[in-house]
Amino acid sequence: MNSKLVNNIIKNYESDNPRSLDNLSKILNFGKLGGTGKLIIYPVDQGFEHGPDRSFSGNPGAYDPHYHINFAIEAGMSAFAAPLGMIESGYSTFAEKIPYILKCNSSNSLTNIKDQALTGNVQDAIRLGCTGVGFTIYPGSEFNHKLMEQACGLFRDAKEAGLITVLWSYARGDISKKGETAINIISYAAHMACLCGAHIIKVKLPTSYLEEDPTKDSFMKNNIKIESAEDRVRIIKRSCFDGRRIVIFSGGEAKNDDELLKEIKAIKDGGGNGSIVGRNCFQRPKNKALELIDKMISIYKD
Ligand code: FBP
Repeated sequence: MNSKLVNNIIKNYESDNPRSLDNLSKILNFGKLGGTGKLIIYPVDQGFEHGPDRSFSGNPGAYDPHYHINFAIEAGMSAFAAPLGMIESGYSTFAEKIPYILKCNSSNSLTNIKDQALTGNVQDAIRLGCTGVGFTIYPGSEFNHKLMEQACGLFRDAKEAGLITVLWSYARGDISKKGETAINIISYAAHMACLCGAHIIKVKLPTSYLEEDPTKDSFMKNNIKIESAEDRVRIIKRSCFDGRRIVIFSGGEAKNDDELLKEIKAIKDGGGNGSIVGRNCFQRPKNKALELIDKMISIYKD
């Protein structure tokens, strides 16, 4: 039975079949944030995106996929998101112990190409008992149209199969480094993710920087408030169909607890739906990471 908070979210997804809606409820009712309308997803695709040693050598237990699935369960996460091989490697040990999101494309840092390889599909997600599929688009990259087309194709199959869809929308390419997290750029990237039909949109927490871009003027002319992180979260939620879509924010590189918790407070106060946090967990000793997640959960529950 859904709480009122969960029902208020689910009713915004007007075209989904009952199986997709059940899977959305499953994530929103799972883990320590179940029923609150907030969620924390634990993503572990950094071995692909940044390499295993850069990701895990500071905490060698993290080379084992079971470490991560077990951590997600113990921490009370809402879902675990990873590429094919990682989900396969814990399949029989952890079947149905947590909702899985199969990350269906991945980039790697051995190339500067702002593109991602297809590494999974809806058949894989069904075979592995996943609740949903995940995908990354890079708005601004020379491959952005292809990535968006692939995302929409994957989401079409996923929705037909009753799965939910999570879109990582990371602007990069024809954008300055500072611009990748500029409020006007993230707002645009988040909105396009909604238009691609994602149930859950994942973006980086924006800064108050405004990238030189035709969208900058509207921020100036309309005096859009972007000073605080909380204001900026509100702007992103507004760009996501005026709050009708679930928006979660990434943790980014490992930082100290206070810094991260300040961001979590801003996400909560700005009306964001939660977080997707990887490096800030597995690049800490397990007990410290569990404590950190507990603190994040308390803020979201407050
Ligand atoms: P983190 O919490 O580790 O930032 O994970 C979120 C995430 O989106 C991962 O899924 C992905 O591997 C990583 O960030 C990509 O980060 P970037 O594009 O900045 O290298």
